Amino acid sequence: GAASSKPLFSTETRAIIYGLQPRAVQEMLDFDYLCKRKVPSVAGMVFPFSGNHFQKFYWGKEEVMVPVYTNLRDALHKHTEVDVMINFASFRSAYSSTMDALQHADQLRTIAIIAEGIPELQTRLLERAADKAGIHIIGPATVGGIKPGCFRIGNTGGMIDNIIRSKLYRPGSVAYVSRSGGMSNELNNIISQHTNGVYEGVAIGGDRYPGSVFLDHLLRFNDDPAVKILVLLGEVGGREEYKVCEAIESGRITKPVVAWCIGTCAKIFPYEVQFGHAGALANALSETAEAKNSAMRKAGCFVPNSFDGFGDLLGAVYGTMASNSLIQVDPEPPVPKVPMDFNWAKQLGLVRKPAAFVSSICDDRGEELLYAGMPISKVFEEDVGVGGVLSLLWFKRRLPIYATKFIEMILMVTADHGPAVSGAHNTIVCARAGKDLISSLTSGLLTIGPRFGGALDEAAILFRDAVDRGEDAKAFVKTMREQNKLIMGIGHKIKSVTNPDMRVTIIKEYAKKHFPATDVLDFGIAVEQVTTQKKANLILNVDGCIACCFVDLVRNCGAFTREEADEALSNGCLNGLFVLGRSIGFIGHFLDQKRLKQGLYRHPWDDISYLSNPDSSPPMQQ
Ligand code: Q5B
Repeated sequence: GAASSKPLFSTETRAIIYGLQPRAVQEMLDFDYLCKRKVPSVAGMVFPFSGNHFQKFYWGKEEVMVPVYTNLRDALHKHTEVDVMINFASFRSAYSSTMDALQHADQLRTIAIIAEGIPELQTRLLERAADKAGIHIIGPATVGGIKPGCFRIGNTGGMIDNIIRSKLYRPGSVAYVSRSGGMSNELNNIISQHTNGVYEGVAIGGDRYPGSVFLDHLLRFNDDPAVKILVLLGEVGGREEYKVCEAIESGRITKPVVAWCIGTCAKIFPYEVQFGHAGALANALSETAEAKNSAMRKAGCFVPNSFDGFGDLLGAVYGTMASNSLIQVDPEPPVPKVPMDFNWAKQLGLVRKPAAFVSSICDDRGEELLYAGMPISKVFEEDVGVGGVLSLLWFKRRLPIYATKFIEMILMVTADHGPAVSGAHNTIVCARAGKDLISSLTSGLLTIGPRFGGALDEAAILFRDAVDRGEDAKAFVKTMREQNKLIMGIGHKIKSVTNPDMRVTIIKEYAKKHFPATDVLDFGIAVEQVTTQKKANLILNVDGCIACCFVDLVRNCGAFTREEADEALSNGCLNGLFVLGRSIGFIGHFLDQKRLKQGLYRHPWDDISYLSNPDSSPPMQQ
């Protein structure tokens, strides 16, 4: 049987949203809150692809969880009070999802279909099935509709400030039906300015075969005692306005109808014009806006001479009815408030807050990623290399090519020094315990410290300060000895005067050849001459050599002031170079162990001295 003409929406109406539409849901909840509804109008969402879960929304200042179901049956079963489904499915799937919803005629009374472009044959099949099921269809190709104070379909009525401006948070006495969602917004505005406001508005959609027609809604409005004036905004194309004329002439519609059919400008064109909607094309003279306007005028509707006069004519009808006490004008309630979304308020320049983070090296927000202001495309165009990228991200500046090449040399010479060094050993043990790459890598990295690979920063400061004090190498070694301190950057487990470290030679020679000055390196070499006289392995090691050279580089390359150079060193960037370079090797060792399918490592007992004999305990303090 045909759908009943009882009101579709009340302050208790609840809906299921078909599709994952967080914005539309939030807009509906904001409207509810504005209308002082007790319960949110959205009971849940249906989205077949992501499993049952919850999504968080605002309810005024609070947050509420809205459930998402994978199918409509479960959603309706859980929320037996729901009688509206708002279908946001695309034009491809709107047919099947609406057909599915029509199986629930025992619960659903209204289905709004938002999608535009559903094939006309499918829409007609849907209409026939909906008619049989006694379910109201609003749409397709629509924003839906709105009932002030009660219920809003999706985004109807626009943003919250528009809802407030058109007083859609409380009911008026005028109910309208239009085709277009955009024009329904205009009607909200006109009605709020010339009368006590909108009671309900429905946009039936722009398709040639909408699921419900003007007359369906006007009859519903006519039968609702709270509605005092009916508004019809038709458009060129179709014959639905004539059905309204017949209903007025037969006495089925008794309330005043203020009407206009848009598209009167079509006559200016020498051919038939297809307006924005699929249905907005006159296929016969009787389907033109002019013919329909004059038929509506003849049937007794209030029809202005042009759309410009629509508001005034509506205002005049309303004024007469109000002064004859046919419309009771209630005192205006205070304008309600709904908290503004922070991001929106920020965009409007209404709020500000201190940022929790500041960052100055890299910006990913724009069209192109920027490294210290340099677009990534330029990084490649200018072929700045890894050394150039490092200098941008670590020091926020471009360095001369010899300097970026030097940085790359450091990464290359520190990349690995065999499986026996502490860090590689740890990485290997970790990999053999079955751990993943990151765990194995970090296990190795965590061994880098003052004795192994992490002596660079301290060495740099030590040698730099000695040079700045104008100290002599011998005196420096003596002072360190007197203070019982090891000189960072001096000494090696296996390398010595007789077994020189080629890495150190390479670095040293490059610095000597390319750097404008090498005062600190020269001092390091002078210290080495003193310490190696004591012991052959007390050479300027790879950490110490890199450290001395780097001080010379930042101080003399022209890209840093003296203060900036010293600050960069005090911030501890140099151990970072070893960490970065050696990560290459540690990852290599991890992959090597995996490739070689090495099992769990257990250290052999015979390689451990077990000091369980009481004689081997440390002597007691006297
Ligand atoms: N003596 C590196 O020691 C090592 C002295 C010193 C004055 C010193 C030691 C040291 C400073 C830290 C440093 C980086 C632990 C090293 C690296 C990367 C690597 C590693 C790899 C790679 C070696 C024997 C005698 C004692 C000591 C004295 C020792 N160092 N005096 N200043 N700096 N250096 N680390 O051989 O009178 O007999 O009691 O801590 O720069 O990590 O390849 O392995 O690429 O992976 O165990 O190259 O030098 O010597 O501690 O037994 O000392 O020399 O006081 O004197 P050793 P020790 P005495 S590069």
